[in-house]
Amino acid sequence: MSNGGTLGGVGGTAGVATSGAGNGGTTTIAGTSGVAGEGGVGSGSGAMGGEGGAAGGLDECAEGGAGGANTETPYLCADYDFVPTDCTCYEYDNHAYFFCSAYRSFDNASLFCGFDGMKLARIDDSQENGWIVNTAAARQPPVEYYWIGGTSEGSPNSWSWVDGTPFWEGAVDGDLVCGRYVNWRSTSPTDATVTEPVQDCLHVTLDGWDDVPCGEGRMYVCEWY
Ligand SMILES: [Ca+2]
Repeated sequence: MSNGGTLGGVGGTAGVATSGAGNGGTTTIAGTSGVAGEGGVGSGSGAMGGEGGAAGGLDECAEGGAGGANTETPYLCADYDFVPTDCTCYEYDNHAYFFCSAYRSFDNASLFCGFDGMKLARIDDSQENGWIVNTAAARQPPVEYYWIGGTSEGSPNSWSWVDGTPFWEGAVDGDLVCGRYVNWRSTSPTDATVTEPVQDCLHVTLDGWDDVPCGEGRMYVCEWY
């Protein structure tokens, strides 16, 4: 493993979760920006999304196009020896999702996804969004809302996926980050600087995405990525 490779690994982990999803040349770039990325995520002060773009914008956009950084052998439902009793495993685009019926806060749902090597789902395009909505709607009992892995917790009006990938900057009249996919309802997201209680977590509904308080209980969708 060369120095470049090692640095690249550090950058990928701390910064933008970029690991091999881009093309081969990305390794050097990731290594170079590793330090900057480390600061962004490590801060926990919420600068992860928008501010990170200044240092690692190119990396983030390059990585985002591939839609996920997990390059290990894809996990299919058959790869899971154990599925929590409140969850059902489904496959889409050659990897597994758990749709889980226990009502949990956003943070607890995220934790439970992690127990199975998953994260709250990251929706990268309209096809995936449609599949998730349709799958949720077909479950019994039918439920309107599921957590997915978008949050602006700690970084008001800067929205990122739980893997650290930013996708939206601003309130309802905000902007895409790196051209990533969103499916906000017409009135979402609310402006975190004026809305109380703060609505920092993302749930998917039949008519689009909505931001709601993270402590509310929701069913949730985990995804392997
Ligand atoms: Ca996804």
